Amino acid sequence: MQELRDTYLTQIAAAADEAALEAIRLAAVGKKGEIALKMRELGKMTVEERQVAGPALNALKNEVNSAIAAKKAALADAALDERLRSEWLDVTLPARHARQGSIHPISQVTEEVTAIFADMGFSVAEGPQVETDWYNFDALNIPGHHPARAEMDTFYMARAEGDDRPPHVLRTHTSPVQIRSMEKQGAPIRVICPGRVYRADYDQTHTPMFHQVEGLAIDTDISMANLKWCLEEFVKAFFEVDDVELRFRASHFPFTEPSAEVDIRCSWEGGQLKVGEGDDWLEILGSGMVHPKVLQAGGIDPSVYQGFAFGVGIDRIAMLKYGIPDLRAFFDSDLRWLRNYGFASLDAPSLHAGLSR
Ligand code: 2NL
Repeated sequence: MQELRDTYLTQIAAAADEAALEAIRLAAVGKKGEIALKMRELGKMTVEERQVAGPALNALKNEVNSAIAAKKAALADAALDERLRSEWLDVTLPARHARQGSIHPISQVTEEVTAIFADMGFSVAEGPQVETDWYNFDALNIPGHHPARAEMDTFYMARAEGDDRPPHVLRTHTSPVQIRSMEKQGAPIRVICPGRVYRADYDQTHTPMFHQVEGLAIDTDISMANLKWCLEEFVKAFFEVDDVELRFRASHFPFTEPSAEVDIRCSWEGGQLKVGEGDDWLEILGSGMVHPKVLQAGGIDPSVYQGFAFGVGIDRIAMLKYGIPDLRAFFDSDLRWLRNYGFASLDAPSLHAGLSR
């Protein structure tokens, strides 16, 4: 009996899991277990023997059962301890930052400018970035010998020997899109042409690829007064000011006559641009009345129609509006630094985030 007890208690203590415990339970105290078999033998015993063996077997059965229950609880505790150790979670760790995309500042400003002119009845047109020299130069009253061709630092497309197609260039302005619009649509016309343009130039204020918006309005009764009003509305809406003073300075472009460069009144307090107040003038665009030869090139009769045109550098007005010092920063791969300049569209990735409409 003592031997039996020792065997089972040793086995129970050594059991590795619940399955092993159950096997021991069946072998010891199950219906066909060793203790049950021994109990069946009580009937063959004398009364005296039975009075000793009976209670002893019962006690042994109880002891084995409670040892199994205790071991079971101990195994469960150990399993829980192991889970607590291995599945430990630090809920005080900072959350992982979710990265957000956003509209590029150039796209944002292009959208702002086109939306302002769309409100004044201009439609938007786009065209090829690789142009014939006719659309880029000749149609704009810039003939082959004209110094502007050289000044514009044009990228010419390579031509194979014997290829006699007309020379192609990377467009140096978006004016060719306006010539194409005149041809396609005729007059009257109000169109705005945003897009990429190219000039072989690279320093703090010039990149070989940059962005321009040109505008064109042609009708039977268009004057410089209309030009001035349109540009005033544009400057007020773009720089989000109630009033602004414009200064037209006589200038020269081959495609306009007369031509004017347009300055806006501003101040630079502590390097901070304020539009509409102060004693400084800031040049923001070039403009003029469309040259009769340019109307003719676009298939429009200059004895019936006149029009105004203007060109704005998107990158430049984006830098002015958002206080970005170096143009080249636009074309780095990582724009997160722009947050330092309070560029709102980086925080709110919506196409219309910056628009006050
Ligand atoms: C500038 C000057 C300008 C134009 C662009 C234009 C287009 C046609 C006909 C006549 Cl189709 N003119 N465009 C006119 C004046 C100035 O741009 O300094 N832009 C940044």
